[in-house]
Amino acid sequence: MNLQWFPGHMAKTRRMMTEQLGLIDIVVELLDARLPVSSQNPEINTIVGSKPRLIILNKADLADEEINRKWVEYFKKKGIEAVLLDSVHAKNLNFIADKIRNVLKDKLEKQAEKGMVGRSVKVMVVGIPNVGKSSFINKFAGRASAVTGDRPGVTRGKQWIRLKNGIELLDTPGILWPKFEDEQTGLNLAYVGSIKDEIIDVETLACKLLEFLNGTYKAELCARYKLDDTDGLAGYELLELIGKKRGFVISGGEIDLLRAANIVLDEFRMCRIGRISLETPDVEEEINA
Ligand SMILES: Nc1nc2c(ncn2[C@@H]2O[C@H](COP(=O)(O)OP(=O)(O)OP(=O)(O)O)[C@@H](O)[C@H]2O)c(=O)[nH]1
Ligand SMILES: [Mg+2]
Repeated sequence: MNLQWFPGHMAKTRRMMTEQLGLIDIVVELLDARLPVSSQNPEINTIVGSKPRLIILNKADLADEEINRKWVEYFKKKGIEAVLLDSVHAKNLNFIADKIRNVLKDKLEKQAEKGMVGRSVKVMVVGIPNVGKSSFINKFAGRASAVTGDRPGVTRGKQWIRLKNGIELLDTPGILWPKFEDEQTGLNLAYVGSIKDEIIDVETLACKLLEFLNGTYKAELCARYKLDDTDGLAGYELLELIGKKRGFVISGGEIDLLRAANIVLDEFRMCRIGRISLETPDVEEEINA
Protein backbone atom coordinates (compact mmCIF):
# COMPACT_ATOMS: atom_id res chain seq x y z
CA MET A 1 0.00 0.00 0.00
CA ASN A 2 1.68 3.14 -1.20
CA LEU A 3 -1.17 5.55 -1.26
CA GLN A 4 -0.35 9.05 -0.28
CA TRP A 5 -3.29 11.31 0.19
CA PHE A 6 -2.76 14.90 -0.74
CA PRO A 7 -5.47 17.55 -0.67
CA GLY A 8 -5.66 17.49 -4.48
CA HIS A 9 -5.94 13.73 -4.49
CA MET A 10 -8.72 13.81 -1.93
CA ALA A 11 -10.64 16.44 -3.88
CA LYS A 12 -10.37 14.33 -7.04
CA THR A 13 -11.54 11.18 -5.28
CA ARG A 14 -14.41 13.04 -3.68
CA ARG A 15 -15.44 14.39 -7.08
CA MET A 16 -15.23 10.99 -8.78
CA MET A 17 -17.23 9.38 -6.07
CA THR A 18 -19.89 12.07 -6.16
CA GLU A 19 -20.24 11.52 -9.92
CA GLN A 20 -20.64 7.79 -9.50
CA LEU A 21 -23.06 8.17 -6.63
CA GLY A 22 -25.68 9.42 -9.06
CA LEU A 23 -25.66 6.02 -10.73
CA ILE A 24 -25.99 3.85 -7.69
CA ASP A 25 -28.74 2.85 -5.27
CA ILE A 26 -26.69 1.95 -2.24
CA VAL A 27 -23.20 2.41 -0.83
CA VAL A 28 -21.60 -0.58 0.86
CA GLU A 29 -19.07 0.88 3.29
CA LEU A 30 -16.37 -1.50 4.45
CA LEU A 31 -14.87 -0.86 7.86
CA ASP A 32 -12.28 -2.95 9.66
CA ALA A 33 -14.18 -4.67 12.48
CA ARG A 34 -11.14 -4.28 14.75
CA LEU A 35 -11.11 -0.52 14.38
CA PRO A 36 -14.37 0.81 12.95
CA VAL A 37 -13.61 4.40 13.94
CA SER A 38 -10.01 4.56 12.72
CA SER A 39 -10.88 2.78 9.48
CA GLN A 40 -13.68 5.15 8.58
CA ASN A 41 -13.22 8.02 6.20
CA PRO A 42 -13.76 11.24 8.17
CA GLU A 43 -15.89 12.76 5.41
CA ILE A 44 -18.01 9.74 4.63
CA ASN A 45 -21.29 11.43 5.52
CA THR A 46 -20.56 14.38 3.27
CA ILE A 47 -19.47 12.12 0.44
CA VAL A 48 -22.33 9.65 0.62
CA GLY A 49 -24.97 12.23 1.47
CA SER A 50 -28.43 10.78 1.73
CA LYS A 51 -27.68 7.59 -0.24
CA PRO A 52 -28.72 4.46 1.60
CA ARG A 53 -25.75 2.75 3.21
CA LEU A 54 -24.88 -0.69 4.47
CA ILE A 55 -21.88 -1.01 6.74
CA ILE A 56 -19.81 -4.16 6.55
CA LEU A 57 -17.56 -4.79 9.52
CA ASN A 58 -15.02 -6.76 7.57
CA LYS A 59 -12.22 -8.94 8.93
CA ALA A 60 -14.63 -9.77 11.74
CA ASP A 61 -12.84 -13.11 12.03
CA LEU A 62 -9.84 -11.25 13.44
CA ALA A 63 -11.80 -9.13 15.91
CA ASP A 64 -13.13 -9.84 19.39
CA GLU A 65 -16.50 -11.60 19.03
CA GLU A 66 -18.12 -9.85 21.94
CA ILE A 67 -17.03 -6.43 20.73
CA ASN A 68 -18.16 -7.32 17.20
CA ARG A 69 -21.66 -7.82 18.55
CA LYS A 70 -21.48 -4.52 20.42
CA TRP A 71 -20.59 -2.67 17.24
CA VAL A 72 -23.52 -4.18 15.36
CA GLU A 73 -25.81 -3.11 18.22
CA TYR A 74 -24.22 0.32 18.25
CA PHE A 75 -24.96 0.90 14.57
CA LYS A 76 -28.45 -0.51 14.92
CA LYS A 77 -29.18 2.10 17.59
CA LYS A 78 -27.98 4.74 15.16
CA GLY A 79 -30.48 3.38 12.64
CA ILE A 80 -27.88 1.93 10.32
CA GLU A 81 -27.58 -1.67 9.28
CA ALA A 82 -24.17 -3.22 9.94
CA VAL A 83 -23.09 -6.79 9.30
CA LEU A 84 -20.07 -8.78 10.38
CA LEU A 85 -18.10 -10.43 7.64
CA ASP A 86 -15.04 -12.47 6.87
CA SER A 87 -14.59 -11.79 3.18
CA VAL A 88 -11.86 -14.36 2.79
CA HIS A 89 -13.46 -17.42 4.33
CA ALA A 90 -17.20 -16.81 3.91
CA LYS A 91 -18.74 -19.53 1.75
CA ASN A 92 -21.26 -17.35 0.04
CA LEU A 93 -22.47 -13.83 0.48
CA ASN A 94 -26.12 -14.25 -0.43
CA PHE A 95 -27.06 -12.85 2.96
CA ILE A 96 -25.40 -9.57 1.99
CA ALA A 97 -27.69 -9.32 -1.02
CA ASP A 98 -30.62 -9.83 1.35
CA LYS A 99 -29.31 -7.11 3.66
CA ILE A 100 -28.96 -4.74 0.72
CA ARG A 101 -32.54 -5.38 -0.35
CA ASN A 102 -33.67 -4.90 3.19
CA VAL A 103 -32.02 -1.49 3.46
CA LEU A 104 -33.68 -0.54 0.16
CA LYS A 105 -37.02 -2.13 1.07
CA ASP A 106 -39.14 1.04 0.89
CA LYS A 107 -37.65 2.15 -2.40
CA LEU A 108 -38.04 -1.29 -3.97
CA GLU A 109 -41.63 -1.51 -2.79
CA LYS A 110 -42.43 1.88 -4.27
CA GLN A 111 -40.85 0.82 -7.54
CA ALA A 112 -42.90 -2.36 -7.54
CA GLU A 113 -46.09 -0.36 -6.96
CA LYS A 114 -45.27 1.68 -10.03
CA GLY A 115 -44.77 -1.49 -11.99
CA MET A 116 -41.03 -1.03 -12.18
CA VAL A 117 -40.00 -4.59 -11.65
CA GLY A 118 -36.83 -6.34 -12.63
CA ARG A 119 -34.64 -3.28 -12.21
CA SER A 120 -31.26 -4.20 -10.88
CA VAL A 121 -29.96 -2.70 -7.64
CA LYS A 122 -26.73 -0.81 -8.23
CA VAL A 123 -24.09 -1.05 -5.60
CA MET A 124 -20.82 0.77 -4.98
CA VAL A 125 -18.29 -0.54 -2.48
CA VAL A 126 -16.19 2.03 -0.64
CA GLY A 127 -13.48 1.82 1.99
CA ILE A 128 -9.97 2.80 2.95
CA PRO A 129 -6.97 0.94 1.52
CA ASN A 130 -6.49 -2.65 2.66
CA VAL A 131 -9.89 -2.94 4.33
CA GLY A 132 -10.84 -5.80 2.00
CA LYS A 133 -12.70 -4.14 -0.88
CA SER A 134 -11.28 -6.42 -3.59
CA SER A 135 -11.73 -9.55 -1.49
CA PHE A 136 -15.33 -8.57 -0.84
CA ILE A 137 -16.12 -7.71 -4.44
CA ASN A 138 -14.62 -10.97 -5.71
CA LYS A 139 -16.46 -13.07 -3.18
CA PHE A 140 -19.72 -11.18 -3.58
CA ALA A 141 -19.59 -11.34 -7.36
CA GLY A 142 -18.65 -15.01 -7.23
CA ARG A 143 -17.78 -17.23 -10.15
CA ALA A 144 -21.16 -17.13 -11.82
CA SER A 145 -21.14 -13.40 -12.42
CA ALA A 146 -20.45 -11.67 -15.65
CA VAL A 147 -18.87 -8.35 -16.35
CA THR A 148 -21.45 -6.38 -18.25
CA GLY A 149 -19.11 -3.96 -19.93
CA ASP A 150 -19.19 -0.21 -20.20
CA ARG A 151 -22.53 1.41 -20.05
CA PRO A 152 -23.36 4.61 -21.80
CA GLY A 153 -23.08 7.52 -19.48
CA VAL A 154 -20.84 5.73 -17.08
CA THR A 155 -17.36 7.02 -16.41
CA ARG A 156 -15.14 5.50 -19.04
CA GLY A 157 -13.51 2.29 -17.94
CA LYS A 158 -16.07 1.66 -15.26
CA GLN A 159 -17.54 -1.79 -15.43
CA TRP A 160 -20.57 -3.26 -13.83
CA ILE A 161 -20.62 -6.79 -12.62
CA ARG A 162 -24.08 -8.25 -12.97
CA LEU A 163 -24.83 -10.78 -10.26
CA LYS A 164 -27.42 -13.48 -10.62
CA ASN A 165 -29.58 -12.04 -7.87
CA GLY A 166 -30.45 -8.79 -9.62
CA ILE A 167 -27.61 -6.80 -8.17
CA GLU A 168 -25.11 -4.88 -10.21
CA LEU A 169 -21.82 -4.05 -8.64
CA LEU A 170 -19.43 -1.36 -9.73
CA ASP A 171 -16.26 -3.35 -10.22
CA THR A 172 -13.92 -0.64 -9.02
CA PRO A 173 -14.38 0.27 -5.39
CA GLY A 174 -14.18 3.80 -4.11
CA ILE A 175 -10.92 4.14 -2.26
CA LEU A 176 -11.28 6.53 0.62
CA TRP A 177 -8.60 8.11 2.75
CA PRO A 178 -8.39 7.36 6.45
CA LYS A 179 -8.13 9.98 9.15
CA PHE A 180 -4.70 11.39 9.70
CA GLU A 181 -5.05 14.03 12.36
CA ASP A 182 -5.19 11.76 15.32
CA GLU A 183 -2.09 9.88 16.49
CA GLN A 184 -4.07 6.96 17.92
CA THR A 185 -5.80 6.46 14.57
CA GLY A 186 -2.41 6.25 12.85
CA LEU A 187 -1.21 3.73 15.41
CA ASN A 188 -4.33 1.58 15.06
CA LEU A 189 -4.00 1.53 11.28
CA ALA A 190 -0.30 0.68 11.57
CA TYR A 191 -0.92 -2.15 14.08
CA VAL A 192 -3.17 -3.93 11.62
CA GLY A 193 -0.80 -3.21 8.74
CA SER A 194 -3.10 -0.88 6.83
CA ILE A 195 -0.57 1.90 6.76
CA LYS A 196 3.13 1.42 6.45
CA ASP A 197 5.20 0.60 9.48
CA GLU A 198 7.59 3.35 8.47
CA ILE A 199 5.36 6.09 9.84
CA ILE A 200 6.79 5.15 13.17
CA ASP A 201 9.70 2.85 13.92
CA VAL A 202 8.81 -0.80 14.30
CA GLU A 203 10.03 -1.12 17.87
CA THR A 204 8.01 1.84 19.11
CA LEU A 205 4.97 0.54 17.26
CA ALA A 206 5.31 -2.91 18.84
CA CYS A 207 5.85 -1.38 22.28
CA LYS A 208 2.71 0.69 22.02
CA LEU A 209 0.74 -2.33 20.86
CA LEU A 210 2.11 -4.39 23.75
CA GLU A 211 1.05 -1.74 26.23
CA PHE A 212 -2.46 -1.80 24.79
CA LEU A 213 -2.57 -5.58 24.88
CA ASN A 214 -1.25 -5.67 28.41
CA GLY A 215 -4.06 -3.36 29.45
CA THR A 216 -6.96 -4.88 27.54
CA TYR A 217 -5.97 -8.40 26.47
CA LYS A 218 -3.55 -9.38 29.22
CA ALA A 219 -4.60 -13.02 29.40
CA GLU A 220 -4.09 -13.51 25.65
CA LEU A 221 -0.76 -11.69 25.72
CA CYS A 222 0.56 -13.69 28.67
CA ALA A 223 -0.63 -16.97 27.20
CA ARG A 224 0.97 -16.34 23.84
CA TYR A 225 4.38 -15.32 25.18
CA LYS A 226 4.36 -17.37 28.37
CA LEU A 227 4.59 -14.32 30.61
CA ASP A 228 3.21 -14.25 34.13
CA ASP A 229 3.55 -11.00 35.98
CA THR A 230 3.17 -8.22 33.48
CA ASP A 231 1.32 -5.71 35.67
CA GLY A 232 2.51 -2.19 35.07
CA LEU A 233 5.31 -3.18 32.70
CA ALA A 234 6.26 -0.66 30.04
CA GLY A 235 6.21 -1.57 26.36
CA TYR A 236 9.98 -1.92 26.14
CA GLU A 237 10.08 -4.20 29.16
CA LEU A 238 7.42 -6.41 27.59
CA LEU A 239 9.27 -6.47 24.30
CA GLU A 240 12.49 -7.42 26.03
CA LEU A 241 10.79 -10.22 27.97
CA ILE A 242 9.27 -11.58 24.79
CA GLY A 243 12.64 -11.44 23.01
CA LYS A 244 14.22 -13.26 25.89
CA LYS A 245 11.53 -15.95 25.96
CA ARG A 246 11.96 -16.51 22.26
CA GLY A 247 15.74 -16.63 22.54
CA PHE A 248 16.34 -13.63 20.29
CA VAL A 249 19.80 -12.89 21.63
CA ILE A 250 22.47 -11.03 19.73
CA SER A 251 26.18 -10.73 20.51
CA GLY A 252 26.97 -9.84 24.10
CA GLY A 253 23.72 -11.32 25.38
CA GLU A 254 21.68 -8.36 24.23
CA ILE A 255 18.08 -8.95 23.15
CA ASP A 256 17.26 -8.42 19.49
CA LEU A 257 14.39 -6.02 20.05
CA LEU A 258 13.79 -5.37 16.39
CA ARG A 259 13.28 -9.06 15.73
CA ALA A 260 10.96 -9.32 18.73
CA ALA A 261 9.01 -6.29 17.52
CA ASN A 262 8.53 -7.76 14.06
CA ILE A 263 7.38 -11.04 15.55
CA VAL A 264 4.85 -9.34 17.80
CA LEU A 265 3.40 -7.30 14.93
CA ASP A 266 3.31 -10.30 12.59
CA GLU A 267 1.67 -12.52 15.17
CA PHE A 268 -0.86 -9.84 16.06
CA ARG A 269 -1.78 -9.42 12.38
CA MET A 270 -2.07 -13.17 11.89
CA CYS A 271 -4.39 -13.35 14.87
CA ARG A 272 -1.98 -15.59 16.79
CA ILE A 273 -2.34 -13.57 19.98
CA GLY A 274 -6.09 -13.88 19.73
CA ARG A 275 -9.08 -12.12 18.26
CA ILE A 276 -8.46 -8.56 19.28
CA SER A 277 -10.46 -5.39 18.80
CA LEU A 278 -8.66 -2.09 19.08
CA GLU A 279 -11.78 0.03 19.44
CA THR A 280 -15.03 -0.55 21.28
CA PRO A 281 -18.26 1.40 21.03
CA ASP A 282 -18.12 2.01 24.79
CA VAL A 283 -15.44 4.60 24.40
CA GLU A 284 -15.68 5.47 20.73
CA GLU A 285 -18.80 7.40 19.98
CA GLU A 286 -17.66 9.46 17.05
CA ILE A 287 -18.56 7.22 14.17
CA ASN A 288 -20.31 8.73 11.16
CA ALA A 289 -23.60 7.06 10.51
N1 LIG B 1 -8.81 -12.46 7.82
C1 LIG B 1 -9.34 -11.69 6.87
N2 LIG B 1 -8.55 -11.11 5.96
C2 LIG B 1 -9.12 -10.34 5.01
C3 LIG B 1 -10.52 -10.12 4.97
N3 LIG B 1 -10.79 -9.32 3.91
C4 LIG B 1 -9.60 -9.06 3.32
N4 LIG B 1 -8.60 -9.67 3.98
C5 LIG B 1 -7.16 -9.58 3.67
O1 LIG B 1 -6.78 -8.21 3.76
C6 LIG B 1 -5.84 -7.88 2.76
C7 LIG B 1 -6.35 -6.73 1.91
O2 LIG B 1 -7.49 -7.16 1.20
P1 LIG B 1 -7.92 -6.49 -0.20
O3 LIG B 1 -9.19 -7.16 -0.61
O4 LIG B 1 -6.80 -6.50 -1.14
O5 LIG B 1 -8.19 -5.02 0.29
P2 LIG B 1 -8.52 -3.72 -0.60
O6 LIG B 1 -9.46 -2.90 0.22
O7 LIG B 1 -8.97 -4.12 -1.96
O8 LIG B 1 -7.10 -3.03 -0.64
P3 LIG B 1 -6.60 -1.91 -1.70
O9 LIG B 1 -6.87 -2.43 -3.07
O10 LIG B 1 -5.14 -1.81 -1.36
O11 LIG B 1 -7.32 -0.64 -1.38
C8 LIG B 1 -5.60 -9.16 1.96
O12 LIG B 1 -4.46 -9.79 2.49
C9 LIG B 1 -6.85 -9.98 2.24
O13 LIG B 1 -6.62 -11.36 2.16
C10 LIG B 1 -11.33 -10.74 5.98
O14 LIG B 1 -12.56 -10.58 6.05
N5 LIG B 1 -10.68 -11.50 6.91
MG1 LIG C 1 -8.21 -3.65 -3.89
